[in-house]
Amino acid sequence: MIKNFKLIGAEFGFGAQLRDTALGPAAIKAALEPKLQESYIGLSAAPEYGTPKVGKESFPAIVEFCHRLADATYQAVQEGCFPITLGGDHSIAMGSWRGIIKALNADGKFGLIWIDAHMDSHTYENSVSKAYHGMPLAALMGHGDEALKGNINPSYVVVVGARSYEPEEKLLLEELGVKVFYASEVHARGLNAVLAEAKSIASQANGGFGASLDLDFFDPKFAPGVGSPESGGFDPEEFLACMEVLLDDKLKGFEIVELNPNRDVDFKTTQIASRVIECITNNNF
Ligand SMILES: [Mn+2]
Repeated sequence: MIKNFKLIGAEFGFGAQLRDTALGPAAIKAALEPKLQESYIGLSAAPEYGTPKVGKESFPAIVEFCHRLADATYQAVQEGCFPITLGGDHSIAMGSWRGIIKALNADGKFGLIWIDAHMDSHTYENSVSKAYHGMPLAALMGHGDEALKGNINPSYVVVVGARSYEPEEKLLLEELGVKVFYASEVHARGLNAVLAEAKSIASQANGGFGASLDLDFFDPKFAPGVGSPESGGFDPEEFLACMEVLLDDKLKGFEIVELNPNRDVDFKTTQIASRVIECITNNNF
């Protein structure tokens, strides 16, 4: 089936110390073919919040933004479009997925594949940095502030590529029973096999599933333009060669986050993001 796509730019960086990821969506948009650019809508932080510091001071701006983003993804799905959300720091996931899940009436029965160097599973209490982009996965599974949390069932959540995390995050994911494919396992087995298994877990949810790709999943030598680079990552060519395994009719949304264009080198990271989008939009799934 040929889909209509909507690209939703979450031009927002207040969930991180470094705010340059707010510039990511526009950079990705500029790299896309004109036809795709037409389906882009951009959302940015509400000006009345100024430039809040990381932590409690940023909370109202994040809540407001995530609610507005959730309305945008909700509307995209209601209009019959496949939403592709572009970040922005990863805190925006607390908005994007809630809107999609609400539109699909899939509360508690939605799967999520979190492709990331990090676990993003801190709670505000155990976070050292207090930066909200380290908390969205925990929040989406109910471990976060009332205004930001979701109700995703951890049995349908899969983390792929984790290689930098704190013990509290690992413990929470273990307690919740989330399947984690650590970077070492992904390197050993190959991405194709792991993504196929990740999909088989996430797609057990009968309301569909989504995929959230943090560009720091890739190694900084291929993708230097990210918010929090971590060595030991993956080759984007390997990902692009097998990501089609994720594209089936149960996939209900895709997200690409954490592009920092100011750190990018020769548009390498921006190009990866635009090629991922083209792979999705050129596929009939
Ligand atoms: Mn992340």
